[in-house]
Amino acid sequence: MLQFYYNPRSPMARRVWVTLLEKEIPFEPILLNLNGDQMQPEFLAINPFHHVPVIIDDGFRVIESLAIMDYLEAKYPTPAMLPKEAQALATVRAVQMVTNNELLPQIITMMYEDASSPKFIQAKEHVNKVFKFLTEILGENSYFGSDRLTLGDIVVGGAISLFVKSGISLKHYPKLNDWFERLMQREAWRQTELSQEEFEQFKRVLKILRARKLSQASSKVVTSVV
Ligand SMILES: N[C@@H](CCC(=O)N[C@@H](CS)C(=O)NCC(=O)O)C(=O)O
Repeated sequence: MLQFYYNPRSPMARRVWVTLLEKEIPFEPILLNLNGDQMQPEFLAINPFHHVPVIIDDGFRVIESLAIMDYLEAKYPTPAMLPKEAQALATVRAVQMVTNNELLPQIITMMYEDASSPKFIQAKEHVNKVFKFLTEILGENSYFGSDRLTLGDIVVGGAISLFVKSGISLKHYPKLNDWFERLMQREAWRQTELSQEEFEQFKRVLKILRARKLSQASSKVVTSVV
């Protein structure tokens, strides 16, 4: 059976978790506590970059959430979640990449900076630009690039849920808000949604992981200078 290495508070793992549930693929969940399990030699042998999610399917290991989703789509094509038509396919990939490159980097600032700080205000402006773009791209469709759920919706939806949990409202974007509510009514989303308390725990763990990353980066600089 497919093995799924995850943590329920990881937004990247949630993408894969939702994909597995939406496609009704049987899997064995393997829970990692991100306060150290990911650094154990057994897991580093599976993913040297110490990140969840990872899957192992028929002995084949896949890392990186987007790669895993593409793999699942190709290996388990029903229900189809990646359109074949050129424009729709480009739409799905574009919203996935905009989420990774433009939206998610802002959440860190918005979670930890004071709401009146210049950094927060700048991040919020960028988020509004992304929300406006997503509204235009969604158009009259029920989902991104399709009238059925796509892998684009899964990536955007997981990210937007973090903003909503952080108190960022979609009220100025009614179409996006309707789309988000539609998504959150689906069983796979209900099942994987964090409570507010779990979200606060996620923020604490993220803070520790970021501090560790920053200190590793600064010790690398010292090493390279020496
Ligand atoms: N680019 C990776 C990022 C995965 C990632 O950042 N995972 C985080 C949890 S959301 C993690 O496992 N962090 C543990 C660590 O950095 O040690 C993906 O999309 O799968």
